[in-house]
Amino acid sequence: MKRYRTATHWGVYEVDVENGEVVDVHSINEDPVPSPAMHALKEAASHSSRIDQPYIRKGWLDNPSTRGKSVRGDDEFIPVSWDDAFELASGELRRVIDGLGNTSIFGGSYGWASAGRFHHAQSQLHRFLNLIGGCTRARESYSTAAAQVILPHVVASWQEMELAQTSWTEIATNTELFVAFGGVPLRNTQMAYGGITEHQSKSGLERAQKNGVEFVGVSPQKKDMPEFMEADWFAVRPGTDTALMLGIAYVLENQKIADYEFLSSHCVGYERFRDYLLGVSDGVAKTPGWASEICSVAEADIVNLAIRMSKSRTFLSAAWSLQRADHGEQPYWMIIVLACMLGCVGKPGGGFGFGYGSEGYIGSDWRRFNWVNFPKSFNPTRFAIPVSRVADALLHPGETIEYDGQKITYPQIDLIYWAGGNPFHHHQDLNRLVEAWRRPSTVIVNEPWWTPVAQWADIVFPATTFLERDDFCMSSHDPYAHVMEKALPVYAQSRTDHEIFAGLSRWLGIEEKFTENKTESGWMEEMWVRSKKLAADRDLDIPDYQVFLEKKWIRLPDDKEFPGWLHGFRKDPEKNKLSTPSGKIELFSEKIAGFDYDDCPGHPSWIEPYEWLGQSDYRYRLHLLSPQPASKLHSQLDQTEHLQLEKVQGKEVILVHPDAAASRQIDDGDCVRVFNDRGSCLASVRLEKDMLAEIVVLPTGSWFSSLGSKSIEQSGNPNVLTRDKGTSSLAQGPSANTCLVEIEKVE
Ligand SMILES: Nc1nc2c(c(=O)[nH]1)N[C@H]1C(S)=C(S)[C@@H](COP(=O)(O)OP(=O)(O)OC[C@H]3O[C@@H](n4cnc5c(=O)[nH]c(N)nc54)[C@H](O)[C@@H]3O)O[C@H]1N2
Ligand SMILES: Nc1nc2c(c(=O)[nH]1)N[C@H]1C(S)=C(S)[C@@H](COP(=O)(O)OP(=O)(O)OC[C@H]3O[C@@H](n4cnc5c(=O)[nH]c(N)nc54)[C@H](O)[C@@H]3O)O[C@H]1N2
Ligand SMILES: [Mo]
Repeated sequence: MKRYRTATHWGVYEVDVENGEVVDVHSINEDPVPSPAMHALKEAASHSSRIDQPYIRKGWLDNPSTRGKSVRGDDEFIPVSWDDAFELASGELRRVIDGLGNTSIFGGSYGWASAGRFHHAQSQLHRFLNLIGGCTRARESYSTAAAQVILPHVVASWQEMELAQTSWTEIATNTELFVAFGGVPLRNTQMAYGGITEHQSKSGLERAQKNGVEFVGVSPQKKDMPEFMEADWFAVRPGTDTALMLGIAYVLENQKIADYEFLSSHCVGYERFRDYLLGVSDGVAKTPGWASEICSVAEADIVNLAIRMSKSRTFLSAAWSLQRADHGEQPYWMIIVLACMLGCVGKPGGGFGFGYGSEGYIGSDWRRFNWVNFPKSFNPTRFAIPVSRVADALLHPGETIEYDGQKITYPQIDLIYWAGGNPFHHHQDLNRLVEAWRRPSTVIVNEPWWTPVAQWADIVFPATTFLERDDFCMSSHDPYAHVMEKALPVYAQSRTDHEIFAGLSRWLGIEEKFTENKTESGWMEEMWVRSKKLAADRDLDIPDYQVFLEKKWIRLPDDKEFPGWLHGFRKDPEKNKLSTPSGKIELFSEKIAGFDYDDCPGHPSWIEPYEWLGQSDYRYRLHLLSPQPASKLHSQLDQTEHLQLEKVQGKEVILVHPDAAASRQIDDGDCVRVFNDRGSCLASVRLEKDMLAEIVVLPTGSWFSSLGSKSIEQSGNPNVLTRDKGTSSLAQGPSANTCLVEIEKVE
């Protein structure tokens, strides 16, 4: 038996290997709260769902003129040799580039792939596509698209803010009141993109609690604040936080307890916002009574919370989920306005922050260091669409959409290449995606497993898993770097993503450009050496590559002091100007107002979502939340027995309030059909009293098992129900959390 180090997005582990199989998985001493998601690793590499060799879809092969597009996703696959697969795939790429141009290749390929830094599937794909003339790329992320576009107008770029945010240490030391919109659900903090070594969120909460910080959870689900925190719970209707925050802001303005000095010295546009708040500009005063009608939090509670906030060093946090909804830009803008009115911004332990229960590194005060990535070259087309507009683009070539003050015209996409993501997991309105996905002539996918995206491809390249190749794991938000050792023999005929693209490059005559005559280990060593130089510029000493390989991991020393987010700006707003047009926090944005978007005006506003519980005429009476799955990462390894055991009768569990269940004659453990006009799926009921009675909760992650609009999705994938619409003309982000459904018992 031999032990190897490996890393995932949910932690660093050692795996015991015997006869080419993983027999045990161990967490490492450095991790105080190892994620149970590690146990699926035992089955991962040898699972029967592995793809053993290249495949071509039969209908695609048999019908050169039509490509049998109408049966994509419901067809047989023919095993072929690597050379045949390379010839067919490179021929298609060449045909599309010569006939239609590079923007007709969609290479956005969103997704989490694996945690290794060299074998990062998208980086490999993007380098390859960039070197053959580029493609249509995707911009922003499903996680935080609305935030990424609105925040630079208001306060700072997402990149700047994400890693500089207020730490748990600062919060535990200075904060008096922590109000968490969307809570701090620890289940989500198991994950961090690119890997995490020390899970620190739980201890962050515990330290704050021990120091007497008071916590308030504002969320449709009480359990979004861990039970041990004994937080006050304000049950807010999904998608209505902006109204609630306006109600709080009204109290501060009405009682003249806002921090007017801060509003004038560090912000612009308060007067314009105040006109809206008081109803001067639109005739509707945003009183606590008005807010209560919308968000279902009692009027008196809103008033009390406002007073409590104004009397404390208050920190306001919002989960990323709030902005993954129709008009998702608004709660993020509004929470900043509220924090400015409270005047806590830039004071120790005060202000605002995002994602404290969204990923495990948020709130850490570890050293930030940008390791060198695999060089992707640049995309000669320079063309990208907002990430979640992919189905829209496939369905409507030639159509123009608004985006952040620009116009984007969708190209005629005829070829999709995906590596390291699962659109049949992440995209909304999957029945619409099915229709869109059948438009292009060719879909090429690299996957280790027969996941839905592999099943919906024409040319399938079998990729190795991270357990079958040498790699390393290091990310800008983790102070560690770890080797990821090749622990297992390569499965059947599979190849690394790098080898797959090197092979395709050979067929397209650019092999030397792609590989630069380096081996995989040669690339890794070069990335290390370049990182070492970068580090030296910052007075950081990183060991030589060979030393790292022998030692297997290193930890960068902590920064002497973690700089407080906006502390410098608070002290001297002239010297430390923000990167916004005014250099200050923009409560009203001339720039956004100038775009003249009805769905995103010049200051934060309550705008009714396209469907919500306050609608008088809604047909579906339950709001569906589709949060991240507790025991896995998205759809990854959903096929393993370890994760299938979490389900009931093979279906994902949906949380239903006892009152909602009773009025529909539904019991705990029943199988239900969840439906709306867009689609339907099956799920198993678990009764849950600690949530609003008018919501149901069905996490994402189940493998899409349906053939389109008329069939019932069998596994409990909520994205057959969600709507595929951009958050607004500004960000065009995904709006999965705005969704109404109905449920009925099925036998
Ligand atoms: N309704 C709803 N939908 C959502 C969300 C929501 O809150 N609600 N959340 C959204 C968010 S925030 C996100 S980030 C997305 C996540 O969506 P994705 O990131 O697309 O989901 P994953 O299941 O992680 O997909 C990763 C894929 O990469 C494959 N893979 C793993 N390793 C390798 C490798 O080495 N090589 C190759 N070629 N492939 C590999 C895996 O098998 C898997 O199929 O979902 C989004 N969708
Ligand atoms: N275990 C696990 N952890 C993960 C992931 C995973 O797949 N599995 N995925 C990772 C990824 S890619 C991302 S982007 C992050 C996502 O992090 P988030 O977007 O923060 O996560 P969600 O689970 O979608 O939502 C968190 C909570 O927000 C609440 N909520 C939803 N809508 C509203 C609303 O309108 N108002 C209020 N006040 N609350 C609301 C819900 O009750 C939900 O439980 O999670 C990461 N962490
Ligand atoms: Mo995400």
